[in-house]
Amino acid sequence: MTASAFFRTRIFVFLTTLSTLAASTSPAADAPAESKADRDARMKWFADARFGLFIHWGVYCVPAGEWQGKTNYGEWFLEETHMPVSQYEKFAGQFNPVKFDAKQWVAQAKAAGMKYIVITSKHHDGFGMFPSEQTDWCIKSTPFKRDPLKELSVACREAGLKFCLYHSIMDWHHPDWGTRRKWNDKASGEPDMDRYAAYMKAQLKELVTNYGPLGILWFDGEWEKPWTPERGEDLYKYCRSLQPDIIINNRVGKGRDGMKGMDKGPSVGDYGTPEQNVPDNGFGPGVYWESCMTMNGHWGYNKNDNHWKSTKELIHNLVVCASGGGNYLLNIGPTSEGLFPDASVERLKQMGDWTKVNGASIYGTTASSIGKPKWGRSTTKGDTIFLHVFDWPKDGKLVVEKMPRSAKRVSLLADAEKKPLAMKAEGGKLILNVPPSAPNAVDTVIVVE
Ligand code: JFZ
Repeated sequence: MTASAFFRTRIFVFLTTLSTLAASTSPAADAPAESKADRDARMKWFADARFGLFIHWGVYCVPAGEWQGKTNYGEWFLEETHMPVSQYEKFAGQFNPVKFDAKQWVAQAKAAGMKYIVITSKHHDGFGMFPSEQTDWCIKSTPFKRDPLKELSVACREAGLKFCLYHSIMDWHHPDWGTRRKWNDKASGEPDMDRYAAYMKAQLKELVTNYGPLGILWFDGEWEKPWTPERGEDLYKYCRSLQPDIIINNRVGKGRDGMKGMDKGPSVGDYGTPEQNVPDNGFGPGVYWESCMTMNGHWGYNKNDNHWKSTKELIHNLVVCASGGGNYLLNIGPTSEGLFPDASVERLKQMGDWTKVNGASIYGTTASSIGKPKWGRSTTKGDTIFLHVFDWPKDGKLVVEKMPRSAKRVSLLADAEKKPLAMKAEGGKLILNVPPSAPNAVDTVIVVE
């Protein structure tokens, strides 16, 4: 190879690397012009928050996952049962969540250590959890004469949590959604996606106007054919025009790599959305992402699903997200009475017991250069490194292999007196003398200053 050919190849590789980097990190070249500093400023609260509550609530919680002997349904009830839309609509008449208490929900999320709430304003069944002027297929057609989104948005504001909305792009109820289902017996004529996009925009305008400012618009259901990159770009720009500092997930566009959730190529959206998995090492600095996950096996309420994750697993997931520079969006599917399931309440409470003591190692932190130690994970903020010890050393010696700087003081985060732990530096390693048994069985956090 000649020298010039060599350099041409190198430049080619360099450019390709750059473009893959851009691809996996968004923003797309076609996003509204915004400097990196402005973008980071807009994303700041999100990156600091690290922990949010997802709520899937809609009329599918009336059948509660059960129909004609089958018990595995959730928010996909309409699609999976092929129930005629006219019959499904009757669930709205039975939706009367009189026990719903927005303040209590928000207080429970806040006590768990969550900093934002993302609730379904509309899922794929098209039903609006708010009184919309665009359609009767919404909370207006229920006996529940209240506005749950209004009550929640007010309660969030009062409690200092960001209020955010999940809004499905795919719509199995609207006659204009391009891939109309055979069991949609309420629709006639040809679907018209331009009309559908206008409908969606009108609803989003209602949402931003009546419940805003919103933290996030969390789109979903973008994968079907009628949704195109152009429509995604247009919707992204429209939402930013309604509220310039709003954050929009990458499911507004067509770039997502399935459940892995990050963009395959340049596409609109501010952050990646891994689903039901926590990426092991994050995606490097400057890449925003959030893993969403169920507490059991369903997003929407399913009365028969008892496959609850343990609190330990949930806390580890939160820590692994934070240690990779991402957020954890943990889901609850409330009942048709308006209550969080008991098992969810219990887990929120237990997570709160941990975050109350150890929150400093989560909020506002980023991935640390220690990477992924054998015994757990680590996060960092300023000059402090937090060691998250999942597996406590049996010999009372915790070895930090890749200590970036010398340590001034080491103590347990749970120890208000910050009693220093004995330590020894040895060729780039830091060896700590720790108590014989783990002070916290789930994750003991050690602070290295
Ligand atoms: C979607 C929704 O369909 C689901 O109901 C829930 O709201 C969840 C948070 O998001 O689930 C998906 C989306 C995409 C894939 C799988 C499930 N996918 O690309 O494989």
